[in-house]
Amino acid sequence: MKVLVLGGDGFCGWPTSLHLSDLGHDVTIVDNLSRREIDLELEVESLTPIRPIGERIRVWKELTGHEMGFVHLDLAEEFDRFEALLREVRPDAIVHFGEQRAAPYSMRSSIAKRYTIDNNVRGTHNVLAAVVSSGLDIAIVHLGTMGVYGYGWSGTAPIPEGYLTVKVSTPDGDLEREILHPANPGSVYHLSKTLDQLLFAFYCANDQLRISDLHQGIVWGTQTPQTALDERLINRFDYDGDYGTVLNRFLMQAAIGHPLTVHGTGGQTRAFIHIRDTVRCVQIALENPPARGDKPMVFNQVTEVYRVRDLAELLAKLTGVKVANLPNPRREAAENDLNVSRDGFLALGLEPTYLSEGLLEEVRDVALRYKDRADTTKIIARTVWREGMETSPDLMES
Ligand code: NAD
Ligand code: USQ
Repeated sequence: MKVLVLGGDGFCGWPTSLHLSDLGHDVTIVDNLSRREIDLELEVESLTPIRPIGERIRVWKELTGHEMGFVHLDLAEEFDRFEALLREVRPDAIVHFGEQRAAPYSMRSSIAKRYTIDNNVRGTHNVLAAVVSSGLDIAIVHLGTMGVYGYGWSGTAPIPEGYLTVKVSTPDGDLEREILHPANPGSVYHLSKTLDQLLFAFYCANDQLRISDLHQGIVWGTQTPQTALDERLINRFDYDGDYGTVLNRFLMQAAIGHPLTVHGTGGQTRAFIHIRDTVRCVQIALENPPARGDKPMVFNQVTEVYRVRDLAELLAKLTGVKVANLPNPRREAAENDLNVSRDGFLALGLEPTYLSEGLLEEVRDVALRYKDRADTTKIIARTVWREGMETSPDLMES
């Protein structure tokens, strides 16, 4: 299969590109390298030393013989070039990872809020409009987020995979309707993903595009069998207050002896998935596309659910590092339960990777190997959801 991987230089996109290439698919990465530029803006780097994209692709070919293409292109700004690329490559499928994906970054300033909406919504819309105008039948797999549902909206009932059946009372009796699960985003980033959902519903209904939207939980881990082949293929590892996600941050903090940065009581319950399962889920979605005329096919791309404080306590017990309860810089429920339906991928053969001591150790080993690259002044999350909210001072001398 010919596959374009949009955002294929990123944390999820790079290992997915290698996984698909390893399976024999003809992969072309499309990326504007904006994530690397944001590192420069934030004055922080991936904990792991990621190589330039050209070197990554060259090394992959040297080691495996598999060729991958790379096109430096901005999805939000370069519609004509993207449409021309579709006509030239004629892909069977597109995997769309190419968005600004950090909730804290999206709340930094009005500039970052506008950038996140402009980049994500325009980029996604350009992809859809270009597929239509190319006249090609290209299946689209998009990486969405569990955060579109929000936390606590449907009480303890399991969050369904995308759609909810509701009863509407009318003078002629009750009508049953299937609707998109109400959106309840917790940040401008999550808001951009809820807008993406509406674009997908429209383009499926109007143009019969074939779209799968993967509502992914928080990804943890860093290496896949392919990225672990050679240090020059290593995946990125974000640990800073804006881009680092909670479990990887805790693993990095435990590795360097930094107190674990629990926001508030740590009563937030979230959905998780290991990066190895991310790449398999994308493969499964590519192999099982919806038919023309179907509504967007939604999968909850989640394998486990954990409360933040339970993760912190587990790591504290394993490593002896202290837990710090910090003022929460976000506006979010202090405590929530989470029950998520995740039957779709299981029915299609996903064998979940569960959090185990072995895997936690593997990530901690990666963090330990590169701990001298860490800038400890970047660990505390300083972006606040509303002006005046409190954050913590640094907890460790650099
Ligand atoms: P990332 O920032 O590491 O990668 C995104 C890539 O997209 C980067 O390489 C960036 O340069 C590129 N990009 C961004 N805007 C672009 C544009 N306009 N044109 C071309 N390229 C562009 O993020 P990630 O962690 O790999 O996440 C990938 C996708 O998965 C995102 O859409 C994100 O919302 C989703 N997701 C991620 C997680 C997670 O925990 N990392 C969880 C759930 C969903
Ligand atoms: N948290 C802490 N301490 C930290 C970091 C985070 O307690 O040091 C808490 C946060 O306050 C939040 C929870 O952990 O309650 C999750 O935060 P996160 O940064 O790990 O995840 P989030 O901001 O939701 O975003 C990440 C990815 C995003 C993806 C989302 C999936 O960056 O791209 O869409 O996970 S989900 O959470 O399911 O919406």
